[in-house]
Amino acid sequence: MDNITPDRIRNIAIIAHVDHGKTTLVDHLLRQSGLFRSNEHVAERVMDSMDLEKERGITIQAKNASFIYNDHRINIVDTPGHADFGGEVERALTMVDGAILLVDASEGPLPQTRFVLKKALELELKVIVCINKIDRPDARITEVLNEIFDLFIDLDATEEQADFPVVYAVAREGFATTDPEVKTKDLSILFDWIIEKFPAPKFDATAPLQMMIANIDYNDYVGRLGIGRVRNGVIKLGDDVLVMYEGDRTQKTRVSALFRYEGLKQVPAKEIGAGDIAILAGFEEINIGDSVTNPMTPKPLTRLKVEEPTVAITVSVNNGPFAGLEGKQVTSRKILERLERELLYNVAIRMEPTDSPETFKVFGRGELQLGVLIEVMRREGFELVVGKPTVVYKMIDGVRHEPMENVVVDVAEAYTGVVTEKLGRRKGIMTNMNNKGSGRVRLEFSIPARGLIGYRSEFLTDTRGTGLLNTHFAGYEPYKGDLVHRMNGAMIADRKGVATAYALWYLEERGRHFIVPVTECYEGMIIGEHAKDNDLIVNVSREKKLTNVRASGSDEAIKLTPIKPLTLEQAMEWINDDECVEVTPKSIRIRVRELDPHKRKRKAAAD
Ligand SMILES: Nc1nc2c(ncn2[C@@H]2O[C@H](COP(=O)(O)OP(=O)(O)OP(=O)(O)O)[C@@H](O)[C@H]2O)c(=O)[nH]1
Ligand SMILES: [Mg+2]
Repeated sequence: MDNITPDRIRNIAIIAHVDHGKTTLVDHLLRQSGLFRSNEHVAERVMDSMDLEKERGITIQAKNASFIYNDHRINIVDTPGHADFGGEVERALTMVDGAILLVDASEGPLPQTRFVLKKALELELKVIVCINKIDRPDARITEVLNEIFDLFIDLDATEEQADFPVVYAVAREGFATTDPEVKTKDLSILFDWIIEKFPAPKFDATAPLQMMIANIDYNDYVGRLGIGRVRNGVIKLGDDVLVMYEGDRTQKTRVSALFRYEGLKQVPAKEIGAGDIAILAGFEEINIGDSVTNPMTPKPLTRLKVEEPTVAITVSVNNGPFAGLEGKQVTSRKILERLERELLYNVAIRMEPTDSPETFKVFGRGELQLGVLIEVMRREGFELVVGKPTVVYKMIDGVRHEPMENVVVDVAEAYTGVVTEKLGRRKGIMTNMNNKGSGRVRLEFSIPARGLIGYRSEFLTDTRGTGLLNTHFAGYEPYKGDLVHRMNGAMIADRKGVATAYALWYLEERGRHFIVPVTECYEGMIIGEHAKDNDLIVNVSREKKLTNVRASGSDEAIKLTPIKPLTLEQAMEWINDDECVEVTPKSIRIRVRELDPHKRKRKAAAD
């Protein structure tokens, strides 16, 4: 359908806190629009197409799709809800005129609801509120609606913005209704409202071409692709255009291929007019935020600016004794190239060189975002050594400031004590407490971002997996003083060798293990957490002396406490400054930075 006039285009985004049902809703919108053939097999939550998205059940990247409804073209962007991927939401919102704000009928607005709504209101987008999951037995629909209204007011919404339309839904069953008491058979009302309540794109019909690149992609046949909304003018296949980069650099080029979205696919187009989303090729260089303009009267659009990263890790070449055994991409040049490519696609990531040519400092919004990047690289065959996540300090008027987080915790009453105590130790200050009367309590804290590093897994253990913990960046404040990161020392292997069940069994009472028998170890590899605060040097490859007498405690009798291997994020959170995580396609190992015990001692003495 190439002949759709701009008044019949709607550009919309779906925004919400993590897990409130965005991707599920988009799924049903696409299906009910008749996009797929009835016999076509389409994966559930089809927009979560990355492997890691499927595995973890979360959206990581914002993605576009398009469908036709009642002769209207609806360009829709599904966005991630996790705070670490907030840059994706900021990027996506530059393409749309309206947003559907989804809110879980039981959880109500949470920190990321606030963040995404704030961004939408700042851009003066029209917002439709959709209270989702009204099928939950613990739904509190009226209260949640009031909380949403309060949030709009709190965010200084205009009168018009605060007069938002509300629809209720069970995205999972694919229906929406204006009356929560009345179930309907589909999402018709939402389709109708998308067309009625959201404005058609506005543009100046006489103005020359202006388009801002909001995403980039790659196509094996035509090369690098720039994706964005045509603000003004028209873009045609074969047109000469001027790309305007950051600073004053520009580059003339020809549009060598042109596509638009149809469903989830990119299909060829001859021309794309103002208000629509275009995908074009012909660039040697193109970055998110660049403007594509008419070479005769070039006028760039305001560059996309996203919030600054607050967490950093170092990423280095694997210099351990097992380097190169499990991965294919092992050189610093390959790592640098890969990180530079990431910067192109990922607006919220930054990189800086360090004193060593083999080490790069990578900045992101949080440990999850950085962990995902490392995980993706590992699957691509990289071997890396990753350092402890640190926060990014800022000097303001000569005073060191640190990033703060607003933490919202939702736990059963019984756990408020342990949560308050643990966060208090990490310099968290309680700012709000709300007993919902249902046996669950909502607590809010203001805490240095530093204090949260490593807390998530503890929180899950402390609340037996039942607690909800959400965080939101809350600006910079003067440094709050030193914190103890980890109370325990490490158990460090003293030699190269294969871990034996016997040796591990013998070491069980000394602390928690990270490895299982038959793991290949090397000198300086950390095999567990010592129960005491000092490091313990251990021999994990020790064999039981063979004797003729079969005593009790023989090998068959050895029963080790089962362990869960550390995930990449847990390992990153566990380590101290003088430790690091070795990441390969096959293994995640923790080690000390300085493998040689003598050098390590000398260094410790010097510090
Ligand atoms: N009970 C109930 N569960 C729902 C409903 N809609 C979605 N879910 C479930 O909520 C979970 C999260 O759904 P997603 O669609 O992945 O949520 P999301 O907002 O896209 O999550 P992120 O992209 O990671 O922020 C899934 O397990 C869904 O099955 C609903 O209407 N009712
Ligand atoms: Mg999603």
